[in-house]
Amino acid sequence: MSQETDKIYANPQQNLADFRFDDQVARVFPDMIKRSVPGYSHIIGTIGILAERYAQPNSRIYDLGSSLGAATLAMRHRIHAPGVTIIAVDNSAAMLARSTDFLDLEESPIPVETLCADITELAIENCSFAVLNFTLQFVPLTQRLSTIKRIYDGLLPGGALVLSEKLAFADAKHEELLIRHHHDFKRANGYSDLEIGQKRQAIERVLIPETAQDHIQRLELAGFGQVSQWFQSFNFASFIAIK
Ligand code: GEK
Repeated sequence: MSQETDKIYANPQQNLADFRFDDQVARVFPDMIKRSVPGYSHIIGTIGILAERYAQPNSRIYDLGSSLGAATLAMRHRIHAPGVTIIAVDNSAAMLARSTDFLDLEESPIPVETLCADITELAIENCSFAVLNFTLQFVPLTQRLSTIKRIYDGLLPGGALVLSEKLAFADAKHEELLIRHHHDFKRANGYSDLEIGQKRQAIERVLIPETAQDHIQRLELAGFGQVSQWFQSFNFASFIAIK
């Protein structure tokens, strides 16, 4: 499938609107996320490996904020447990519509159900493995604990959640340093200073990062017995929490 280059912020925009997962973003999303999130491909591959370990027979796997289905595809390639269904959930109809183009490209014995829904209101049941790959950061702060609790309650014993997020840092100097390095990463991937600046402005009211400690504490508060951070590249991290 041909991949369009992200040029959304390449020209100066007079009235910069808040970032939205609309059709324009859906068209360029694979290019955008690879050039913007350090370690994205590594995290996607690792989610496949973890899904293989945690998938239990006759259970469900939830990809929450599935976008174009990259994590779903990685999991579908590796899961061997019988009777598993993957539920790919996103509240952007544009993203979900485009994800079916990717998911339908190949045949697989593992069924995928796509669902246009808000993960803060979703009923989660019989789940052995759940993925929040850079999605919780878009959920209002006041709804994050109840969302994580809902996932915890829907997980089977021994089930696991992978949570990947852009991080904030309590120390202002450290925060500034890692943002600078992240922008170097984006520049090295061909984004101009104008693109980096406009994207930052468009997304800052929509994507609210928290510290690693905030995430670990919330996961523990929700009930997870074992929580660990398994990945970090600049200000992007991923955690695994086991019930
Ligand atoms: C990947 N996981 O490629 N309910 C459902 N979906 C939501 C909600 C919500 N409340 N809020 C945001 N989204 C993907 C990448 S992108 C990350 C995830 C990024 C959806 C939103 O529509 C978008 O598709 C996704 O979460 C976030 O592994 O762009 O930084």
